[in-house]
Amino acid sequence: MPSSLPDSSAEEESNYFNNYPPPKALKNHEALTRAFIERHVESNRRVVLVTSGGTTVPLENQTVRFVDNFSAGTRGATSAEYFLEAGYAVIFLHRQFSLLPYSRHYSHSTNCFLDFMDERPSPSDHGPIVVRSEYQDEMREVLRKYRYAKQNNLLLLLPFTTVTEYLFELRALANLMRPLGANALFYLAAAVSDFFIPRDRMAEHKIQSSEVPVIDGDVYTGLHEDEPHSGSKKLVVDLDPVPKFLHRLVYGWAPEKSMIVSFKLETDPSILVYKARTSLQRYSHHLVIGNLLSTRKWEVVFVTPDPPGERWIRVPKSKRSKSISGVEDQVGLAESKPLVDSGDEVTQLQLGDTRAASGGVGGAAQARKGIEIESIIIPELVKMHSEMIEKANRPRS
Ligand code: 9Z3
Repeated sequence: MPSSLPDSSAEEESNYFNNYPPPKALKNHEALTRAFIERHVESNRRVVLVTSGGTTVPLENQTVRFVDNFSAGTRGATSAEYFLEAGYAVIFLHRQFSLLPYSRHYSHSTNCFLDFMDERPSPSDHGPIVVRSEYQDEMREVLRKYRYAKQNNLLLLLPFTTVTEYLFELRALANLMRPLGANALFYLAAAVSDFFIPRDRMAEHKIQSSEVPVIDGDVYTGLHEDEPHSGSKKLVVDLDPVPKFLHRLVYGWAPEKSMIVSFKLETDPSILVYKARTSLQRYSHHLVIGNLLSTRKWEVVFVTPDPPGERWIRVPKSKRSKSISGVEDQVGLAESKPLVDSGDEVTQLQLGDTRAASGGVGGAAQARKGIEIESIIIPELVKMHSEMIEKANRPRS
């Protein structure tokens, strides 16, 4: 690993960040994070920064419209629960209104909390609202875990919306995590936009359709000035690549000896492993977890610098939830040496020693629903992180 970065990368960083005002919430988030980290440094607890959900790309400075992506934040919210279960404190940097640890079991339209409730009959017509009997056990377990995390200050929820807000937050949080040293873990599961409109080319006001007289040429956004207006009713959006800051995180922002895990998402099985490996080589961090959009709830690949370098983690067929949308036929397609998805034997990790076998969060109900792949991913990561911490603490001979 090089010990420092080329000047161009620091220059790119200042060019980007100097162009934007910091997010309004940043100061408050920094204060909360500082206190959170101080507390956990004192007790020598490991802290993971989990990033989660999509990022928006505004089309106007006073934003009415934006480009978004599919991520609901399931991976991040679920992983955060398993990290808490493994004894970590969690900073949960998430897209506002995406899924949250614990409440994810009862939120959004698929799991509307109202469906879990009932009204107890009463002569007064004002009977108490209760949790339906069939959900009592599951909800008690989730509630207890949620309250434990809250009461012990183990979970810090920090929201962002745009890609720029995300990057400001990531930089600030990573710097604040420095006192944690090897006890810090970065788990970058957010689906960060690759494209955006730089501020100096963004329309200030709501983009108008051409029925409204154009006053100052702001009908198009992101368009380079030398490109001609078509005069049609089309909206032409011209996006630039978002600067890649993973190398800044690895060599500048993050604590020395911390562990950094990024995700790589693809839709084409034939390039997933290649792209994950390329990302690992480019940024020299510790692990890239590759996943396909269509199979991400059943399989991921761990790509590491050391042999074997490519390790697949799969939920056995018999333990896959029936309610998950995805394309089961595509399981196995991205593996460099293809396999037949014939059932339980494809799981290359022992499930027995993880909480997954007993159902993880949600216990019996979770077992009924199938195993969450994060219940296999997180214990594996914890093992890798433990090895790194042990190595970092080993006296030099
Ligand atoms: C992931 O690959 C996540 O696993 C998902 C989770 C976004 C697929 P859901 O929210 O989905 O549970 O529905 N995250 C990272 C994707 C990403 O943007 N990676 C960048 C890239 O591929 C690198 S940081 O270039």
